Amino acid sequence: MKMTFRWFGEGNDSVSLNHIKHIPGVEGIVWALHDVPAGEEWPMDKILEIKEQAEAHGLNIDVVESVNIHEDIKLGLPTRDKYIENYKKTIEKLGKVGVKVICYNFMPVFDWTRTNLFQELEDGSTALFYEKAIVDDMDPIELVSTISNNPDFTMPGWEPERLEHLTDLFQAYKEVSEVDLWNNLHYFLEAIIPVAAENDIKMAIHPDDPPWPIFGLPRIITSQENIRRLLNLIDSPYNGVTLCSGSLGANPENNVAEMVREFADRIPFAHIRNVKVYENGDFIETSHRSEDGSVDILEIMKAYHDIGFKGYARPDHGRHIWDEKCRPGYGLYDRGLGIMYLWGIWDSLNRYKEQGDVK
Ligand code: DNO
Ligand code: MN
Repeated sequence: MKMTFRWFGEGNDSVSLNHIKHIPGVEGIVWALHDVPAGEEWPMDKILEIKEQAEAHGLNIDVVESVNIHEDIKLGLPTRDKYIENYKKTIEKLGKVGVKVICYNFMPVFDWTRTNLFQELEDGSTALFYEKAIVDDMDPIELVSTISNNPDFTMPGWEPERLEHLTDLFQAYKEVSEVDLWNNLHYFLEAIIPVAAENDIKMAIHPDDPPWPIFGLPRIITSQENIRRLLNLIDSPYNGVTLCSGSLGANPENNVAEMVREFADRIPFAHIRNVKVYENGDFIETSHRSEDGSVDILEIMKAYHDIGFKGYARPDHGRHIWDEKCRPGYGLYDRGLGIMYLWGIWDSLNRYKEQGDVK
């Protein structure tokens, strides 16, 4: 397991590369050019800038999260081909600088969605919270007016240019069924997987977060069955999955440890975090400890160890603790604590399996 830590760039992240370097066992950053709009080709000078900054701190840039997908590709519009060509050029450039994994997602319009970014937990820390009724009851057009009336209403991962065209996008998606979305994903993968293979880059789709349709928009990377279907669309080691235990874990029917074992050699990248799921479908992010949430992190780490996982991992999100001011879900302290919990399990399994004390 190669441990990594997401970093949003100089001036864009309360966490410094020095801080990241202090966390035991972290070998690389998970990065992206967040100011390049989806669909545009990434400029090489900006890619090299990140490479230089990371390597000056002894950190690798092997994992990019994410090269986002232009909406026209998800919608299957004729204009998708030019954005796919740009995507291919970005893959080639990232291959040149030694990138090994590209994370992306195929969620229509929105990225991960929550209703409260600073919900208090019993221990007084705060975390990302999803109240199902709010989202289920929210009419998309109402959402548009909420957003247009409160310009600072946004959510992490929602690129500004996507929000600008919200009404048209909702309209356009009325014509796009789940079947269409699958076909559009297939079209995209058929075009880019050969380029990823030529550049020895594993594509790793991130599951939908939460793993069910929201605002009437289809979502398809939501379950073990659908991930199996995704991997079979193009049966290549370069068509992989970012197995995110927190995103998938929001649906208690998802058994992430089972997915680790089934998809073993198609998981270039693991997001390992915990969520507590309530009876009514709400969920809140918690510490990484199994007993603090609904996701059995111990079982998941045992599964990764049993398959001899050699891919990249990151602690994904953390709570906001010790009065840290940070990007929602992306504080230093709780992600650092999370990493040490994951290393504790991993190192114990290494030691005690060898001694035959653990099977
Ligand atoms: C949340 C992340 C997601 C993820 C994208 C992948 O912090 O796990 O935003 O980066 O969905 O493309
Ligand atoms: Mn994730």
